[in-house]
Amino acid sequence: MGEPREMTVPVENTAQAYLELLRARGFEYFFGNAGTDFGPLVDAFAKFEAEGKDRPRPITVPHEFVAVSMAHGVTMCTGRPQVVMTHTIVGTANCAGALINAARANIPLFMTAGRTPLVESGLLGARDLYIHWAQEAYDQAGMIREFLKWDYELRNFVQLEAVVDRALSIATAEPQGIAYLTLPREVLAEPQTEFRLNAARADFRRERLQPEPGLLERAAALLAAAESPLLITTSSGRGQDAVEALVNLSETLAIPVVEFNPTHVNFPSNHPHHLGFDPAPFLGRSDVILVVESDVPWFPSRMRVNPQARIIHVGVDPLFARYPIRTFSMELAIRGDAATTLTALASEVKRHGTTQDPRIGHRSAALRAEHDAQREAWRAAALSAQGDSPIDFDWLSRCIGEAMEDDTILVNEYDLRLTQVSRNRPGAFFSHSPAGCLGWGVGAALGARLAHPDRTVIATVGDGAYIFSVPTAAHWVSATYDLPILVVIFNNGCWGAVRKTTEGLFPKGWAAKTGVFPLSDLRPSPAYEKIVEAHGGYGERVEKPEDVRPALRRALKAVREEGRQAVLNVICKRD
Ligand SMILES: Cc1ncc(C[n+]2csc(CCOP(=O)(O)OP(=O)(O)O)c2C)c(N)n1
Repeated sequence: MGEPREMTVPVENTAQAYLELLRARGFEYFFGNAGTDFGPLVDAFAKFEAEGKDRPRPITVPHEFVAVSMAHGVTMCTGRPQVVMTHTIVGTANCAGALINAARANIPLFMTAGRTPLVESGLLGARDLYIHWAQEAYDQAGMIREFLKWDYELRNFVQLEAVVDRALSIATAEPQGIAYLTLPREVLAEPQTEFRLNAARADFRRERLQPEPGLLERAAALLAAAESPLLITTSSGRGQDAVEALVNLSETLAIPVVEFNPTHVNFPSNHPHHLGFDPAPFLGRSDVILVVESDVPWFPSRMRVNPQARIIHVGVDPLFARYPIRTFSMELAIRGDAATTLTALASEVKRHGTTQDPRIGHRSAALRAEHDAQREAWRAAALSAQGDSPIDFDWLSRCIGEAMEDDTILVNEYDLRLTQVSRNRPGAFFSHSPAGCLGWGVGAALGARLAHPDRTVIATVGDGAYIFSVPTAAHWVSATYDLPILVVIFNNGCWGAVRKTTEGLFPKGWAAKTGVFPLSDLRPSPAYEKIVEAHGGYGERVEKPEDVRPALRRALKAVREEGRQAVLNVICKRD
């Protein structure tokens, strides 16, 4: 934060002062889904427009779930917190799932909501509509408080700057999360003449938690002595500089990296030490396991870990303290920023003479061989299915991987097969929150495009996830704000995840035996590709496996050359 720099701006009311403050704090966008509580802000934005102030830019998002998912998408790409505002209790309720996603993904978010007017008469902004009584709750934030780091109500103008800065400080402090502020209409509408603020406090960055040196030394000693170390990560690439730090550590020790349910590019998938996405084959034979930013590094009920293994966890909150139960064994829990901790670990490990250790070279060669064999098997799986009709997920994923350019951003909600795409560049891949509230993918992809208007963004979603994404609202935003993205629907006509779990639980059960899986069918399958057409986009239904590549080319041409959003409705087989 810079030195205080007082400035005074003329304003007519608190809402105008609030916008001036958001502008001073560097907000580029204001994602809003308005209601009768927004009057003072709607008017303040009109004043901003008349004065040529283009930040924050108001973005109308006609469903709150999409608004929060978009904000999530911008932040996952840039690290910068976003502001969203919804309408009272009802708007807050509509985005609860997206807030749960953001909270569990440690997205710093300044979430705000109008509040129904407090008074029944006597103040500007007092209740004057039927809904103003029923839209009051005893505790508006209560419905989502478990997923917030902080909540408050703006009670007066005097506190405006202090309250907003406190919200931003708390949201951006590690572990990052959501600050929620309610804004009563009378407070926003209250007449003012001027607003004095500190214009220098414009930036709220992610702090870098420094690991405790004593713990680092112990971890380095364990790793340096390991015969068969293993590193598992899920989201260490949240800070994009952690990718290079992880490569450096992996090369220093010849430590294999498994990305389990990765939410980011954590480690380049073409690096010879990348050993795929399933830790199961390695857990039994590893003697030191380093878990970096992974809430679930393996499934204890399904995977056997070497009982002698020494286990180290690293992360900004290695205990995942907000999860009610999570008991992976840990000899050491190092609280620290991933990039900082991995870099420090690499240099600490070198003090143990690893550069001269002949085991490292042998291990690296063995890893390379295993890596190559994995890739060959994955390639063979896709090629063996390339003629299958309905289309195979592996084949579709492989074709998407081929169609990607170096800087394409892939936003995946469940169905893409990670084994079939190369994910190498930091920040080029994102996956859904560990909380998995469906519908995130399309909105997050729109946010990614907003953050990177010069890059191609592809969202891969199931037909189920697509329905949950509130397609009409998402496509409307895409068309209105010129955010062309490609959405590929892996359309298997069902909620495959529900079918698979049922089969897994009862392999010889009624559903598995009869092939009837009630409550998981999405047939008859509508012409999803027509929805985007209604918004001026490019839609295509793809049924034949040989059409996948040309269809991707056509859709990407629409996105890249014509600036139109596109949807490919790809008819896929059920697993
Ligand atoms: C809001 C919400 N409701 C329900 C679920 C439970 N759920 C998890 S995966 C899934 C099915 C997703 O279907 P689809 O996107 O078509 O992918 P598929 O499972 O067919 O591969 C469901 C319903 C969820 N995660 N989120």
